[in-house]
Amino acid sequence: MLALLAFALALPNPQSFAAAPSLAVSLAPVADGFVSPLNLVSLPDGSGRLLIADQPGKVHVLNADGKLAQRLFLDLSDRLVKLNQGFDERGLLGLVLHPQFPQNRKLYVYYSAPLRAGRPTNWNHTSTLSEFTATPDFAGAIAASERVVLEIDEPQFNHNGGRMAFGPDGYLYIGVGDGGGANDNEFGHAPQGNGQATDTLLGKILRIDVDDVSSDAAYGIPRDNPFADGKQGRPEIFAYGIRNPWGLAFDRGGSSLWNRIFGGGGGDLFVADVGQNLYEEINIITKGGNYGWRVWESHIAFDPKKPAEPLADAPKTDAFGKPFIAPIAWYKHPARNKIDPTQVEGISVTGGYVYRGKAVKSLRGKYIFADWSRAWALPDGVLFAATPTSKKRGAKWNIESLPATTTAGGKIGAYIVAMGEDAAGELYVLTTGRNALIGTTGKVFKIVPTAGAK
Ligand SMILES: [Ca+2]
Repeated sequence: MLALLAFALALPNPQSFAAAPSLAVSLAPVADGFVSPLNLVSLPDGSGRLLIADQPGKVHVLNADGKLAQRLFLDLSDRLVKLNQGFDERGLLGLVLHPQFPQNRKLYVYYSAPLRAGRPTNWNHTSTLSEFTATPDFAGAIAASERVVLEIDEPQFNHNGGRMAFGPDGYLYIGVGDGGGANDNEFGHAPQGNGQATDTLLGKILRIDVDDVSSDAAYGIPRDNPFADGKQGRPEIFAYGIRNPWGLAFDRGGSSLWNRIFGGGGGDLFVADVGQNLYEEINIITKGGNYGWRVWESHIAFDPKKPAEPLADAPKTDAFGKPFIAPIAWYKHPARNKIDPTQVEGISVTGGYVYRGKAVKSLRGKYIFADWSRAWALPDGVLFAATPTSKKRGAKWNIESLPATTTAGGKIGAYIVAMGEDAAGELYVLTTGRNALIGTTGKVFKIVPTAGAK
């Protein structure tokens, strides 16, 4: 064992051995003409096709030849709540394929439906997680095949979450926002905030078994969920203390010799949580973990009555006596009217993926993500790369800028609304030119090496 270790340590680490590689990347245009593309997934049917889902409800097919198919894969437009022409956080928010999709043809969408009957009339809409089945030739999803799996009523229009991923355990993980408004402190929010209230699904990471239809329920509860017996919280909850999770992905793990010897970190669940007034955060989510909101914003004490003035001291433990878990990485909002492009700053995190692809060697093992825009009214999204400071679980990750431009002015020049990952682990940047659900400025770019670099 010692000999093996010495051998391994003598190996050059491909991430640091290259001569001071720049982290700069290029963005290759892949598709355009969307409103606000939020999801990109590979169709694992051997066709090389990608699904690109637009926020207003249309799921497009990008063929292997780089052209968008005429026929939509799925159109949920008429099942959505009426969306704003201006800024809106509702719509078709999540799309994932079942791990056995080639065999069972099942996919799952998370969208904002009109408010269910019998709910308080001042509430806003009902988040709906539904299963669809694709046609046997995988040409599209069968519109009539919808099976509603889970519905969550939303008091306000914002903070909906809806990002999803199947875990290595085969269960479906779902990020759910705190219900919206601001400070987790408006109508429809628990006295202690929805993030801390374990009797609501709002403000949580959920884990369910979509394959378990043995009971009357539309899904099963994994036996080791923290509140599986329902006595101290909703059984669907996997983790709590979440505000507005916009980005939820498992590290697929590396296959290099380095990773095989040292474990590689595969399987960790990364959730980006959009902050309130001061900080944006990245978390590695563990079962039963309390990620702080709204007692904490990121790593500091939060006061819902004075959200811009952090309290000097925060409780260290929650109502169950469990310690709050700080993010692995955070970055701050810019000082008012003082955006510093040399700083890692932003106002709304767009979660991404641990890069395990082949095309850009300098990014391997880093968590690649974005900020929506450094300014609300101007399209000024930025890309970041985070690197673990050690292999220890819970170790902090350092964030640095990941220079990439789509404009002659040297900026992205768009709002980065989402990131995507294809079957090969290559990453995509999904943008829109407007902070409104109008127009056709939505674009998809692939992250590729800069000319002359790797
Ligand atoms: Ca947190």
